[in-house]
Amino acid sequence: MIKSRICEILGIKYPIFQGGMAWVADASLAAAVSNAGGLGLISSINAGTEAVRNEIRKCKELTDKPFGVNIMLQAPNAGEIAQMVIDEGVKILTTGAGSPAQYMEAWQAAGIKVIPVVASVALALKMQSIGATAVIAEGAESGGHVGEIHTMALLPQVVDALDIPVIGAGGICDGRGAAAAFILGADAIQVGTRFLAAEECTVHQNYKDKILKASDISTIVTGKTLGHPVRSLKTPFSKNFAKMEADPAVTPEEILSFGTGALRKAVKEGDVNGSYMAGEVAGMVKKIEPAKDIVEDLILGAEKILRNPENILA
Ligand code: TUI
Repeated sequence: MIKSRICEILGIKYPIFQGGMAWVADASLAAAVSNAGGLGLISSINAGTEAVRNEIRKCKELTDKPFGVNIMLQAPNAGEIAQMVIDEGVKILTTGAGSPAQYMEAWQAAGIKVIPVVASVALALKMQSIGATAVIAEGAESGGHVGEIHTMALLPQVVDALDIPVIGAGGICDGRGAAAAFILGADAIQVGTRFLAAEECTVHQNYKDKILKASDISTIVTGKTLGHPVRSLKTPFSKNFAKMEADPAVTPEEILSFGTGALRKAVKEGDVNGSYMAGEVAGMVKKIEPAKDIVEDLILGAEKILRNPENILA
């Protein structure tokens, strides 16, 4: 068994989080991951605050294991969601795309464990100083909104700077990647892209098909000119987005309006003009399988490698 402080702190069996993927991470996926012994997460990016509340209630019916909610701090309803999770008795939160400082006092008073995603050492230190239970160091290999530094460099630097547990994320897709993260000092791993291919993941079949067809060079980062870089699959949509960004005649407002709603369109409708957010490891995802098999392949696969260094040493 991989030893991890995070399993004791959160009451989970395996040190693996499922990424709180916007529009994707619902009760079906979160409960499946939690039932498998990991930490399932529900995304706060859905069809409004009440839809997220419903997913939380559904998840409680589907599992008696711990699960959490991911709060995307740049969302217009972030404040409303911040209160709703307290009202619903959620006990674990991860946050992304900003600093959760303004909500920390209320969440801590409610006994909530807060685990922010960080993309730099400076933000990781700030999160530790305001009472975060742990941080998720997410490298730029990830899908969706990304920082600048990649996991191989970010994770050990965050581990060295902090006393609280660090979860490694970005570019982890199998036992090898998981073992590498533990070697770099992670207390746990977070995985997003591979769970897109979980049986219990409710994304449109077109989304799953695109992930299964992806190769190593299938993703692109757009949105840098807007100040929020996003990694997604190369599609006519993302290539047009990149072209608009490179064209001085196109305004940021026009680009923003082109992108609005694109993730929902991909996840819910499988629309060719949607945004198929995915990490660089999409090319490693080769089959649809139960979330339990994914959890066990990652953790037991890592254990096998870490237990037998003779596999690597001459
Ligand atoms: O948040 C994510 N990934 C996401 S959010 C998302 S929703 C979306 N929808 C449409 C367009 C764009 C996004 C899809 N994927 N990951 C966590 C994450 N947080 N990655 C990077 C960061 C981050 C970056 C800078 C966290 C904090 C930060 O600091 C800024 C500050 O305030 O200091």
